[in-house]
Amino acid sequence: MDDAAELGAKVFVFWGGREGVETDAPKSALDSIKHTRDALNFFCEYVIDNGYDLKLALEPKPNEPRGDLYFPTVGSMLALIATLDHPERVGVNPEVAHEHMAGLNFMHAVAQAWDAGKLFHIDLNDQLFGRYDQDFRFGAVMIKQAFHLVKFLEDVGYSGSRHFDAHAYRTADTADVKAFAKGCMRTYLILKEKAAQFNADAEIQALLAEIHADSGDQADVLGRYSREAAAKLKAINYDRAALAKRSLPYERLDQLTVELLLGVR
Ligand SMILES: [Mn+2]
Repeated sequence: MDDAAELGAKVFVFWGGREGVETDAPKSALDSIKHTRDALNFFCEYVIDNGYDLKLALEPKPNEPRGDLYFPTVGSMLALIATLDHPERVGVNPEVAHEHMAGLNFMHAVAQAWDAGKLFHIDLNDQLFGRYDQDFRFGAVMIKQAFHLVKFLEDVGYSGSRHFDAHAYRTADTADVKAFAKGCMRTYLILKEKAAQFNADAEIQALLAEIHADSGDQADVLGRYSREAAAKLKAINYDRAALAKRSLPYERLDQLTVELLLGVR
């Protein structure tokens, strides 16, 4: 932390999960949670006491590789942060591969972190579900997920670091490692262009407008609770057949997304 502050870093990625827990026999889970909280509170006080302009970004991961890690997902880490003494100093560093190891939708996790004001940093790479840490080149295996992630980051105007935490294939020589690093950046930028294309595509936007069409007839029961709103909600007679007739062309929209990614639009 001293070095990070001296070098002018604003975000300290806290990778605290090396090795993980291989057996639950020796220790209390509640103690382990408490020790982690105490340590993070200690570090935050150290940063404040030294006047450092430094925030912590916690990086969750489910297992490493055979041991279990506490706070295994972005959602779990966000819940921990809310219990700290200085939650404003602490956010998350979500990593594609880590959420994919748990079979989760990474973009949803990133969106929740963003919504909470906690997306301090991000680790981009790629990973199939159900495997240990693969750390592939960004966009190497799950293009559609990578596209929706990039689209989210660009649409909301994420201005933090786009950090690639990935590893080239074991066969790579120096030139191939450079191609790997370039590939991570190229794929991000290509998907950024695809996101702009998605947002400008008239047919795609027309389908979205159709999907989001809202007569406004239930506006007074949406939003905050009131006794009146609850009474109105209970009094609505939903016509199942009429609701089912409404067109929801998700298949057409998704196919257009795939065609856009395949370069035929
Ligand atoms: Mn990482």
